[in-house]
Amino acid sequence: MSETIYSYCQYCMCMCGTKIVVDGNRVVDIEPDRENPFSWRDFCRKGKTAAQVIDHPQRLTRPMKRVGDRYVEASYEEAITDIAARLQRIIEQHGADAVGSYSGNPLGFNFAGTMFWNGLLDAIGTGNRYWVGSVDQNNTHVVQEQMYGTELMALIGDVDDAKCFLFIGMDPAQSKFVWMETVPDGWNRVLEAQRKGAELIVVDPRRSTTAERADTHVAILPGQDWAFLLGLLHVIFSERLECTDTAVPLSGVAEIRAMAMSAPLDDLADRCGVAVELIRDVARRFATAERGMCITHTGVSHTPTGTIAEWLAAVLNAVTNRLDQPGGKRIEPGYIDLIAIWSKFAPPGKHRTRLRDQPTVAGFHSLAELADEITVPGAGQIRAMLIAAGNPVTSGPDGDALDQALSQLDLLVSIDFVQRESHRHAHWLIPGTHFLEREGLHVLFAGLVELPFAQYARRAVKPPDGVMEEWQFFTELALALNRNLFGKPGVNKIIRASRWLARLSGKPGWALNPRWIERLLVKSGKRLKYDDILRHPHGWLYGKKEYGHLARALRTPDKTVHCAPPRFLFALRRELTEHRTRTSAAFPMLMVNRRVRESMNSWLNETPGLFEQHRSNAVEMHPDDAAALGLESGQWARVSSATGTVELPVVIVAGGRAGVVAIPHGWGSRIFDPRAAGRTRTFGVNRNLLVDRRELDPFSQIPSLNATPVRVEALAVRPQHAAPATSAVH
Ligand SMILES: Nc1nc2c(c(=O)[nH]1)N[C@H]1C(S)=C(S)[C@@H](COP(=O)(O)OP(=O)(O)OC[C@H]3O[C@@H](n4cnc5c(=O)[nH]c(N)nc54)[C@H](O)[C@@H]3O)O[C@H]1N2
Ligand SMILES: Nc1nc2c(c(=O)[nH]1)N[C@H]1C(S)=C(S)[C@@H](COP(=O)(O)OP(=O)(O)OC[C@H]3O[C@@H](n4cnc5c(=O)[nH]c(N)nc54)[C@H](O)[C@@H]3O)O[C@H]1N2
Ligand code: SF4
Ligand SMILES: [Mo]
Repeated sequence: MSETIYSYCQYCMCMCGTKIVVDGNRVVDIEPDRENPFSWRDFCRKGKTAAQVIDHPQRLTRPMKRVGDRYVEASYEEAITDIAARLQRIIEQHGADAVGSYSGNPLGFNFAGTMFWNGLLDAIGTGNRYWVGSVDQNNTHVVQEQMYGTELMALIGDVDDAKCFLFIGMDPAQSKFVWMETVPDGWNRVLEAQRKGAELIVVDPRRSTTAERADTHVAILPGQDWAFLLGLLHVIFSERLECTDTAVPLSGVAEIRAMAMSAPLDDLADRCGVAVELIRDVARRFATAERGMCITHTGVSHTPTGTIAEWLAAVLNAVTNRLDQPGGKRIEPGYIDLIAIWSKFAPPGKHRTRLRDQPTVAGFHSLAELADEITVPGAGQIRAMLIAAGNPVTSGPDGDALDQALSQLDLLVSIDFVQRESHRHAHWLIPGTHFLEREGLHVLFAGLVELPFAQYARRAVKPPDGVMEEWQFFTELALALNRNLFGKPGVNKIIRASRWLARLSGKPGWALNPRWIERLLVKSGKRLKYDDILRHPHGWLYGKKEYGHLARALRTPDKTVHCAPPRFLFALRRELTEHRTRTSAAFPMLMVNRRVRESMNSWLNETPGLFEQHRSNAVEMHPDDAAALGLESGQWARVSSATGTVELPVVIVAGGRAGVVAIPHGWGSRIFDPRAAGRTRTFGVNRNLLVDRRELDPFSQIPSLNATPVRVEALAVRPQHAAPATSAVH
């Protein structure tokens, strides 16, 4: 008998409301839930085909233990006992920091998983925590901390009322309107606003799908957004276009004004490769628009100056009075005090990395440092790694170096539903669960969504027999280690006592579980009742859009937005005095990234029906560059950097900047079949092998996944080893 379940897709921050038809323990159909009052219109093929991942042919359904070159199935009991014993030995001999960890993007969508992961790491007591933010949005955390006094001040675009959109390094036509914010159906609403007269200005080195719809496309030199933004500020301050009576109190404006005015506009124009007149024009249009917003995304964050550029974009919004104004950027207070809770979950970490002496950002270290922390001998060297819902070898820089490093570990445990590139040296493969198999309330997203909205995610099907949810595995491991979960004395006793009570009473909910924490957090917010949220299966719009919360939310001591943090001013001054050219005779072009609608970082490429691989995993080139090399679309090219080489087909795309090539990330990750040793499937090549892990934005510690200097050469014939159009099976 079939049943209909209402929930939402948890692949990306769009969180599209879904209507899931289930028969027995099988998902029969997934459709957008049109009764969801907030978030279903972005629904895409990834959400539609989500159940195919549950039935993945290489899905792990039991823990698998490495024995020589093979894997054998094992019970959870054996896995947990063995992993705990090995971790214990490593901790006793080398200290807690010898256990490293990496958590990937999907763990962030799993509130219970995230909570208990941190609980396990606190139990172990390691400071060697690495996460995906260091190849994603760390620059925003640094800027928010410096300007607003908290690492989490998620400012959300108020798209319907905007009259001018300045989009820098983002492609919502493919990736949707998501990053540290969720604006449902955001891209279509931008287009709707444009139809009603709003201007869309897109800054992107390549002709993205978003740029195609722009009123003005600024094909900037990759990595130089800071110079463009400083140029805009130069014009705005010179022509007195700034607002002197902003809704949110500002400080440091005089300093940034002086800095912007002192930078010659023609020099800035030269640095970013944008004509002085175009900078002037954009500055005037943005500053004089009745309402507007500037938004920056990964195209900016993944460059060596990503933090400086993010800061200047935030200053641009601040001095043109776009903060907390209709059509600008506002905060959504949500139903919990996200800022207070964030500072509890991710307290300013005191831990520093052993080799480069780097602090944490938002509580975690940079993935770029991980390989060396594993391979370089000495006290504090990482000897064991736990990887949860992540594929850092493919998603991070210089994957070959990390792959080598992972092969040297005494213990590597992955928690994932398949074995991918990053897990190939794993001693233990622990099955992960799919979001369709879990339930819960993601309280931390309460302040990242555009409107006051809450939805409890419902389980559609049960995980394969016996497979533990991530939080359960993390709890069991802490118990087996005999170390208190969350590092809090007495917690393990409470867990055991609650389980005993649950058994005695026949009420499984009495055993400690994530719902306890969700309830407590909702209660702490004093705005909603947990049970009322449960009573809204399609999701609950519990209030209206409001303005006026930002000034109160500021955590700076003087309650102003700091426009000129000294660290940033210093770095900007240095940037202005140095003339760094990223290209050279050996590597004369710059590589940037792109995404496509059907992808999800490195892990949905193999879902049948999602991908037309040949076109997607290609190098996009400007017609002039292709002509100079005698290349035509469909021919093969070799792309090299100082770090690596990849070979892939060419696609010629007009309209972008000459000298720039674009290759999507997330390809080239093998899928292994631990039940059939040696059998792997490959999809395309990994362009991140070209990225140097040593060149980091000094503030965010994000590597230069964009603006990577490369050389392109034509290949006379398609390489022998090249993957066929769909996939390669070895
Ligand atoms: N060049 C370049 N590189 C980039 C980017 C870029 O724009 N350019 N983008 C960066 C960004 S923004 C991100 S977020 C990162 C992503 O980096 P990562 O998060 O490290 O990698 P993903 O590709 O998302 O891999 C996620 C893994 O989690 C597994 N998984 C999925 N769902 C679940 C689950 O529910 N439970 C468990 N246990 N496992 C699960 C998948 O099978 C997969 O192996 O990549 C970054 N890398
Ligand atoms: N379909 C799909 N959707 C996704 C994802 C996915 O993998 N697939 N990932 C999700 C995740 S984890 C994230 S973080 C978001 C990311 O969301 P976005 O940041 O919007 O991601 P992209 O589509 O990669 O857009 C980045 C743009 O920056 C441009 N760019 C590159 N270098 C520069 C530069 O130096 N300056 C400027 N101005 N632009 C530059 C690129 O050409 C590209 O068009 O998307 C989310 N949505
Ligand atoms: S992957 Fe697609 S369906 Fe799922 S939340 Fe994102 S946009 Fe919505
Ligand atoms: Mo991301």
